[in-house]
Amino acid sequence: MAVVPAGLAAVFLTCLLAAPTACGPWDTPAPPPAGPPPGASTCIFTKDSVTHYISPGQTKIIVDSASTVCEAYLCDGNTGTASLEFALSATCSSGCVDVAGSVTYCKCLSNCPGGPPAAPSDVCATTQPCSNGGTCSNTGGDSFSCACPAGYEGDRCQIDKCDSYCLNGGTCVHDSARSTGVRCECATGYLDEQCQTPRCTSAVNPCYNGGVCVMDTSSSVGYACQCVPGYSGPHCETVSTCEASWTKEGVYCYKTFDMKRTYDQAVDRCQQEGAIVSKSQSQAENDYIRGLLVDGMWLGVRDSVQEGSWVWSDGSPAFTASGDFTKWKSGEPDNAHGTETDADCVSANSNGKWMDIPCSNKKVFVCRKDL
Ligand SMILES: [Ca+2]
Ligand SMILES: [Ca+2]
Repeated sequence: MAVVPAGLAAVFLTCLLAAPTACGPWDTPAPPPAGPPPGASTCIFTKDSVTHYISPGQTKIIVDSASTVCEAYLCDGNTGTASLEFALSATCSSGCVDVAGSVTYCKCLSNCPGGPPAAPSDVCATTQPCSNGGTCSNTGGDSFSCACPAGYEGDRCQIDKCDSYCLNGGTCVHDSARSTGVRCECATGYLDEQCQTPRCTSAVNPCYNGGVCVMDTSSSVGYACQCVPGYSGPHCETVSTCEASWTKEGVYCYKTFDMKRTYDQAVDRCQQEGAIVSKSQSQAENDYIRGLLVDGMWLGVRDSVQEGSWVWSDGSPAFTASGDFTKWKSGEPDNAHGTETDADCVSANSNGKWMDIPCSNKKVFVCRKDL
């Protein structure tokens, strides 16, 4: 680099102290004058076949078309031919602007008010624009890019992916080993990448044997299985069995009592077993319980509260729907039994047909309870 002469240095100093708009030829990209200003002593020089005029004490900086180096021409007060005072550092060429594609001036940059422009400030160092530990790279001028750590995104790494990644109460954790940069620790009962899948709706039903999965936050696994009759266990994996002396048929356990008792006594006895006097709710069940005993037997149903309103032994209404199973003997129920009246209980005879008879009669019976 050439040495800056004292006269020109004074010009730069003036520029340094003045607002950028006062920097004269540095920041005045006006077309060059066509000829010497009238009445003024003028220096003249020619560069790249263009004639330039400058007043005494002024400097013109242009770019050499071949070298792209900004060159400064100073009129030292003596009219005549201006000579090249010095060539600025090549770094100053970044401050040169082209006007109308023909004449080039050196623009006085705000941060380079009189000499070669200072190197651009490092925006990464001065503003530290990258958040959350992002690595800043200066990409020229005030431009930068941020390389974000795992789980952060956005042009400044300002977005924490964890803020919205995990669903249904899942806990988000930054994890550089994953392509997403984050992973979810799901709340119980939820599955998949973002905990978006309730366990009960996942492809694999956790409940066996037709059990129905229901979400249950009180469970350690977040769900519970509602088993169909005949199955038990946390996942309905266990086939239910009847206790000793009880026999399994379908989804019920049955136990026979071959001593004859009144209906109320039969009810009490079954209650002692945690059971009810057996209902008969299908032809198959009617056949089954009828086959357990020989004599006429009680069925668990009565109309003693209101005549004609039959109630099962578990308290539920009986025969209310048109399709409900019944096996009445012809002429029954008639609220009578021979000469007896007030027949409010039901006996199944040896062929399985039903009759209403007084509850004070004594019959054998079968108790029934769920598996
Ligand atoms: Ca009756
Ligand atoms: Ca009857």
